[in-house]
Amino acid sequence: MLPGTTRPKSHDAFARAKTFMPGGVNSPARAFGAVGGEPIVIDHAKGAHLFDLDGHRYLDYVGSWGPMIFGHAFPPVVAALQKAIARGTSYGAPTPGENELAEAILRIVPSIEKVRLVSSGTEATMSAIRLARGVTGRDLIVKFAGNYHGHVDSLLVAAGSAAATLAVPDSPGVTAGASANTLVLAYNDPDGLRAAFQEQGDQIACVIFEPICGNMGVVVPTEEFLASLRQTTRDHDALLVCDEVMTGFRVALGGAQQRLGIDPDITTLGKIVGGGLPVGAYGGSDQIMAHLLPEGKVFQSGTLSGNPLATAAGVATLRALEETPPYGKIESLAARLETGLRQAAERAGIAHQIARVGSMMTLFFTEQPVTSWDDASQCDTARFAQYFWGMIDRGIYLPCSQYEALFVSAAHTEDDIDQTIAAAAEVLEKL
Ligand code: HOZ
Repeated sequence: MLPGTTRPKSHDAFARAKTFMPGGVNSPARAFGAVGGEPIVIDHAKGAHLFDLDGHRYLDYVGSWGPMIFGHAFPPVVAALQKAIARGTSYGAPTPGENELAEAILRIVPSIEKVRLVSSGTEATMSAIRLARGVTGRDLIVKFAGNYHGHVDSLLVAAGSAAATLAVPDSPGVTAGASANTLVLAYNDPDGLRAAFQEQGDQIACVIFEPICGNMGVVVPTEEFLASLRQTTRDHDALLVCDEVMTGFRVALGGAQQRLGIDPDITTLGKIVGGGLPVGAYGGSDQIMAHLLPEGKVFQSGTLSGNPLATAAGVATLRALEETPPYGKIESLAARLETGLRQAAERAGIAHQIARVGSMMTLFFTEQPVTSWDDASQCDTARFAQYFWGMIDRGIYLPCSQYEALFVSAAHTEDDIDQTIAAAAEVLEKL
């Protein structure tokens, strides 16, 4: 049976969607392009579960691609939104909610002394790059192959996530001019980084990187690589931009920079910082951030930036993270899942690697350790697709690409994890 044929309402809704929207989706990452078949159309979600239009229930390990660290419809977020919505949804003017969210970010992320709120991770990285160029007066930027920083023109080069999944790591429409100032280097290659700086260091404004990759699957940085990032940028007066859109508030309260001891100049945030609403943020030292208008001259603005609904959801989420930190729980659930998946794959004789940091994890279908995009791109993506649909058939909703991370939330239970391991054991046995 073709995937999707057991979901007639999803099928109909998606067929209609294709007549209204390109490919029937508003973001290609959710189009199931790499696994074949049709996306499942969601009716609602609660806790660790998604419910589709046909009434099927799925244990969700996507969590809206990261934000739902407490699970769906988290009561404190729902209550904060209910309270905020009756007061008007956007004023385009300052509000105390912005202060509360900014203050929480500064409290939790010590490298941020001042922050600017925007409406998405893409806006955050785009603006951070502009700021870095404005501060240094230089044009070149460095990014790493397989890292994904949203759909910013200058960063959509050798990009991970849906760009890699759908084989357009360099998108049509990105002009040669827009990408000419982007140097793409290999992740986890300190020598390559130093060589690039030796050649053109005086023209490089910044290095932007995922401190723990999630967008080519989970790839862990070596200590040597992280040290080289900080030292090399410092030696050449370039800025280090740590893209914590995915890892911020996820791998530790203070993000990857707290967990791995990174000291960036600019940090970009998204996903969890908005508690499931569209929020991004970027911040750094007072001195760097003072270059932004209206204090400085670097332009960046937004009608809905810091709007009261988004800040209410963000504040409720960060407050809950501080008051009842879920990190011990989600880390131990994820470790349990990792162990179970490893044993199941070994028993089934499936070539695999599992990479996990905290509650982010990827099961790679490859024999080789995955340390860079060159390694990740060797994975057996056809086998991943079979695995994905096998899991869907058993009520487990995973990211629909080998090149994404799964997320465990505080709404998951040990029973959920054991159910997931049992499903994976059955599926892997049949591959
Ligand atoms: N940043 C998300 C995870 N890689 C992708 C979500 C999307 O593009 O829709």
